[in-house]
Amino acid sequence: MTTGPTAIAAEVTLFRGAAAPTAPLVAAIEAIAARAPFRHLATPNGGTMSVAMTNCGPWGWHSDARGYRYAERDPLTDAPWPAMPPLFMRLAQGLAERGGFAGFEPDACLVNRYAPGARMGAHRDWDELDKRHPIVSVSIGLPAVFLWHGATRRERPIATLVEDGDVIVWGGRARAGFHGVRKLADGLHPVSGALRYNLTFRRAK
Ligand SMILES: O=C(O)CCC(=O)C(=O)O
Ligand SMILES: [Mn+2]
Repeated sequence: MTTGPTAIAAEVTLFRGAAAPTAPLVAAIEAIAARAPFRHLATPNGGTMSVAMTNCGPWGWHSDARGYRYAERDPLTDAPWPAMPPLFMRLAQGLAERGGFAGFEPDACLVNRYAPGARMGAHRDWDELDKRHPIVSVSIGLPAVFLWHGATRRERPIATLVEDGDVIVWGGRARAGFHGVRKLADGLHPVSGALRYNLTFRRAK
């Protein structure tokens, strides 16, 4: 379903179906994962993330016992991250502009893979140098519930069902917003099988 933009909160905009069709995005993700495999990262407090991750673009987000950071090389293979596909770049730039953030030049794309049961706790994207750049977040495959908490992680979240091709853009006053994803339910989707993917575009440096 494609409709006009919807405001989830001030400067948090949902674009339903804006990334459709998503089959080419899944093909690109599979090519990225062939070189930089999905992995379950360690958290600084000794846990392991339920969401599997990889990256493309000049910088990749990484987490381990030392903390969160961006790395220019994949710590798993010591190779540079796969290049950001032009399709990804066009999508991120176009949606950022529609969300009110013209001139977005992402240099990092975190690729998240959710299997049923995977979730992402309330957090904010805060490892980027210049917080004037927005975040562009693309949902692919199985539906999920995206939670927008806002200024603190204790706030009662606004829950939004995000489906294949939906895009959320946030920035400006909302850039520091806490958000998360509820535990993924079982399902089967024509483009992704029993999985949900998410692309999170950022300007890291
Ligand atoms: O999977 C999502 O929709 C959100 C992912 C996210 O917030 C992140 O990777 O920082
Ligand atoms: Mn996030």
